[in-house]
Amino acid sequence: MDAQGPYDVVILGAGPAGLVLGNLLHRAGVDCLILERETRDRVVTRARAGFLAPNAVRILDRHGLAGGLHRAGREHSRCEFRTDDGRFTLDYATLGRGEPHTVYPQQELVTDLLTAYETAGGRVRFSTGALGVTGADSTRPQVTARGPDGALEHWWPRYVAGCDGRHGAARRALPTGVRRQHRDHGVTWLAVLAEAPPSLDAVGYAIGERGFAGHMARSPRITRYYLQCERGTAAGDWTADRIWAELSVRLRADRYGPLHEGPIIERAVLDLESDVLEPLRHGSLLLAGDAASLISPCAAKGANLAVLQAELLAEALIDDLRHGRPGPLAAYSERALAHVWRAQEFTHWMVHLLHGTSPFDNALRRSRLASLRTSRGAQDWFAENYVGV
Ligand code: RFL
Repeated sequence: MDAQGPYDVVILGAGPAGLVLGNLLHRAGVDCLILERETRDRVVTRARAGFLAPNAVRILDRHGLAGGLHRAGREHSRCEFRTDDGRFTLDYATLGRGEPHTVYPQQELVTDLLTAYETAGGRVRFSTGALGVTGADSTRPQVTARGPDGALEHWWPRYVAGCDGRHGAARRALPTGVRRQHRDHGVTWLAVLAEAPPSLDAVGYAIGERGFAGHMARSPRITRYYLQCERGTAAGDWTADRIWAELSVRLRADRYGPLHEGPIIERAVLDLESDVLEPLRHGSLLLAGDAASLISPCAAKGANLAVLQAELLAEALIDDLRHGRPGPLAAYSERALAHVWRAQEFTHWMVHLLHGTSPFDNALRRSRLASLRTSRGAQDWFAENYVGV
């Protein structure tokens, strides 16, 4: 077992937020330790996001963490809307700020970040789930965790960085009275990964009376699909045949060409929700990534926000711990929340573009789509927000 400190920073969670933070702190000579509840195998194979915004790529580049994504990631710059009024495509790299996404599966990014961290001598304990954080209002907070052998472990760092997602221990440790701004969008998706090549060379958004269907490339042989479904649906009720039949109808395969089908390798039900915790600092406990704010995956912002917040937090902690400048850490919450709310605002707009729950909503949606199809101003606004965090 590692010596139990005192570490400058204990980071909860080895997702994109925790690993970017760990890399930056470790390089700057800040003594840190990452505690991760899952096994290493689970962490490096968990498929989630795939679309990296140009700003996230620039951040990773700035710190020499983008080698893998430049080698294996692919530029992506088209999205196609399929509606009852026909289809149209936006080449968003020619609109707005003129920037594309990079498609690079999150598990590959996590693998790269973990390799870079460990190669540089960074410490991470897998199968070690934090149970609680106490004393956040002091300068020696305590993290209690259950280690791989089931024994309780305690850590007393100077700061705790809660990067352990929406169900982690950091959120549970927040004092009562913290503002949690929450929105249940009332929409449920079946998220599916198919071992099949992408069916179109664009992100596909199919909008219609049967509900939304989405298509997003992940790699030349893996594609993510989404199907809006009834709240309370069980993933197991969706057989592969039922999924492909429903996707074909909603994506209007009869008009625009058949889908490339293959085995369904993962299916999960997601209720679309958003929330933001304010502030993101509670004494010695700081939040970043999904632990700080949850965002529905409609506009692919979550992993990008996690990278951005991790850089902001790393710089602030380095200033505080290495240079004795506490100002940036005091400003961290406000700076990070400005980005969070901007991403939430656009994502909220996307939720309403893709789903309608009443005839009035549907009429608004149709009008929004018409603007997007015909107005260069609307297209530029869309492109800027779509690739931006
Ligand atoms: P993560 O990735 O959830 O990592 C948190 C880590 O903390 C660990 N953990 C604990 N460790 C110790 N003690 C505890 N008590 C712990 N509890 C949890 C977990 O095991 C995990 O390793 O959070 P992070 O780093 O904040 O990163 C956030 C992103 O993962 C998330 O926002 C994105 O995946 C969201 N998202 C997408 N984001 C994008 O930017 N682009 C996309 O294309 C995109 N597609 C998606 C998505 C999320 C999806 N799901 C599953 C909700 C597609 C889907 C289907």
